[in-house]
Amino acid sequence: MPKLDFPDDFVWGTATAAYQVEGAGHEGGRSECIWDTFSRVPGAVYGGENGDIACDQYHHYREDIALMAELGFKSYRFSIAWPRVIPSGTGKVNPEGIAYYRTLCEELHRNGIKACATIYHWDLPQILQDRGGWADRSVVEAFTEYAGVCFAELGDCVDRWITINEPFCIAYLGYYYGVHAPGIRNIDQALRAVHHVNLAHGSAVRAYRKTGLKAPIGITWNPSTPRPATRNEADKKAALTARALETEVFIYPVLGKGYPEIVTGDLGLSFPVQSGDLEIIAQPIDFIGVNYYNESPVAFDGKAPLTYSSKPSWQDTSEMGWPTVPQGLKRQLVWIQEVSGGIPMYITENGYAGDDKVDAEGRVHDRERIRYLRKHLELCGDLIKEGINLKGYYAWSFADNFEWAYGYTKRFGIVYVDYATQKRYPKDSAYFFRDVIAGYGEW
Ligand code: IFM
Repeated sequence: MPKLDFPDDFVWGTATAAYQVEGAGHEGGRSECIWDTFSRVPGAVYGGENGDIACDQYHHYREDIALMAELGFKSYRFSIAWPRVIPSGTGKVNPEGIAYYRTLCEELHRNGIKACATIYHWDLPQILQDRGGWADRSVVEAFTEYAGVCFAELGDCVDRWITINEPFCIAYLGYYYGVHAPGIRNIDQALRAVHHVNLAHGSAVRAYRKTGLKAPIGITWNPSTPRPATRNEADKKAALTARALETEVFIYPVLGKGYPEIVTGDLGLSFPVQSGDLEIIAQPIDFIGVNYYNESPVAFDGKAPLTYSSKPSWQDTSEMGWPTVPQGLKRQLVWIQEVSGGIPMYITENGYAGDDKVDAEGRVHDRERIRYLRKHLELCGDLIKEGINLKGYYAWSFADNFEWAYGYTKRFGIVYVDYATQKRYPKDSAYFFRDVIAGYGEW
């Protein structure tokens, strides 16, 4: 039985996010977002780089979409920039912003590609951060309004909606570890952000159902279901604590299970839940998006503030220093299927940062990325045969782009971008996808 053998209706896609690829930071009526501000903080982003130009997809989308079509991708996951659509966070809608995404969707459709839109991928308008951002409850109403505008203005051309990308990163990297915008290090604010992100998601889904639109709507998580470093009971408990704090606090409320007892009881942490919130969060969703890259073992650590820490891995690592652990993806999908009762899943991101170079012939021989992708795709094929309800896979990323605090130093694309000229060079991994999608992945 060939390993890379997928059902005919399996969705093959590739993904990006607005701040990472669009550029045109000061065009089309776009206002500043928290990453514009954060990248000006000395030392926050490598080399003080920002998304002002990125890979300039705002002007190169036609060429990018033509290449996606040539490679055989059937769905493009992009994100809508809130500061482009409602520059003042709430209130007046910017027609130029809407027009850009409408044209993008039309171009996708002309090329036989479905439009999968993420409503929020981290570019909060700065004006809303000035009011407290995700730590302040007012963001929920603002997000619901913004999502409502997206549904009303783009509902006829978006084929799949993702409310929010990676709530973990928004709440913890942004408000606890302080390595992402807005760069806050405060557990109380982080827990408030957790709850408001969950509530914003539920509130947007509730609003969506009232529109009568039929495209599926879901959320994308980057779950962490780490293995314990040893068989000691303390390490096993540590792994469960990590899963509860990093993953269950997002997944459980959406699935109607409330906040996990390990977090609210054992760790004694609390969320600003008001009456009716949990019902709003628990709106039925049509699918679950899973972003997976790596996994590290977790052990009990009495000195760590949250009682656990990650331990070194032995596996090969990418340029991010992330170990390649395909089995971690299996752990996640099996666990999610179990807790969700089989809601369809899509891998909405999976990919590898490599040390890519363009050779004299204009080729990029990214063998390590292909090795990584092949291992994960083989596992996906096996899992589907074992009954895991996995419906699609989006490669992260279509093109090299702004990798947040790492600036442009990390290349995740299956297409190389020469940032000086904006010339695109499909890497060997792009042709690997072309073959896998065409059903020739074994060749
Ligand atoms: O680039 C990011 C993306 O924005 C969210 N998921 C992880 C990717 C790689 O770090």
